[in-house]
Amino acid sequence: ISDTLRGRLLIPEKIICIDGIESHKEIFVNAESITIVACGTSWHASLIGEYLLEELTRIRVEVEYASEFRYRNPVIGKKNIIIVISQSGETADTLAALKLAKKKGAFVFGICNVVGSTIARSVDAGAYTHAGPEISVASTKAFTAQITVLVLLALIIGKYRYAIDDNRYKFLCEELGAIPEKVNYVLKMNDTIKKISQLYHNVNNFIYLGRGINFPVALEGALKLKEISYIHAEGYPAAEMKHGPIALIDENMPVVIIATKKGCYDKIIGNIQEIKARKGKVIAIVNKGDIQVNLLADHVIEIPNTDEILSPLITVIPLQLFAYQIAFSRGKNVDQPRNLAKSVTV
Ligand code: F1P
Repeated sequence: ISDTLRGRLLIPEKIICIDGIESHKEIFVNAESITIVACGTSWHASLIGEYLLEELTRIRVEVEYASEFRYRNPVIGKKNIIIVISQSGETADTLAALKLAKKKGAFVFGICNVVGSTIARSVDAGAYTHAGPEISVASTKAFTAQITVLVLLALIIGKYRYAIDDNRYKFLCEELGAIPEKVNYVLKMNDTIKKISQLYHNVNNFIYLGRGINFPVALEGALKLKEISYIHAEGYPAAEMKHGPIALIDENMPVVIIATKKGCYDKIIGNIQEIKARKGKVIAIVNKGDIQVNLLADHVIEIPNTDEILSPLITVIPLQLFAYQIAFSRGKNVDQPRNLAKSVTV
């Protein structure tokens, strides 16, 4: 695997520090709600943040597109925390949402990659992800870095609020420490993923499915494919398939499904059976040693196991590699996709 590819996908090498948490402890302890606001890939990381923060802190969390939030009159004030997430730290919609939140008196926490960026300078506290410098427009390692910050944030606030017991806290910290090694393992699956991608690079449509905390990962997998290979792809919560998308499934529709052991595994098996009954092709992300999905799916990509709440850090890697390999075999420029800018400042 080339260093460039490794550089694009690895979680960041620098240590992530979360500034301003201790000095704003009371705000986090007493918060009535958290609203996470972002665009694009950062919005998908925000959805993962919703699962993480609600689970570990028991604070109500909602997620909004910055491009909508900025034009609304949201009900927020001093007791609400707004988290803004932006890789570039310059996205105009996210900056406008931040300004609106501040005007309404909310406490704003930022998660940015670019040190000294406008958003980073405008927030009350925040964390840098240090996932750069970026050479490619499509966000990949910034995504895993954003999730890492959200995990740390959820663990710290959860502890402040006594919402997480000591054993679970310790266990998750240890699991988090093991993630880089597991990411490296998945990166070594590159050849397997390349072979699968070569069978599908002429396809025009894809569906991505996931459940629970891996539903936003399905959205992100679909977005990566759209952004760099220009193939139409839609992500759905797997349980929503029966409410509409199932009509699309036939022998020409490949479905990428996150089918790791935790998180409604039996229901996922049911979803795969429904797809196979309609002759759809299934590419499944499974845990090492999986038997049931292996018997049903057309292709499996085996990844290491971890706690469900940390699993997006691992499940997204094969989807990023898959999009990369498909785009590459279609002869697309994976670093500079057409019509996309690194910072959307208008
Ligand atoms: C948001 C974003 C990226 C996307 C592209 C356009 O940017 O939608 O997710 O990959 O670069 O902008 P940011 O606010 O996270 O910098």
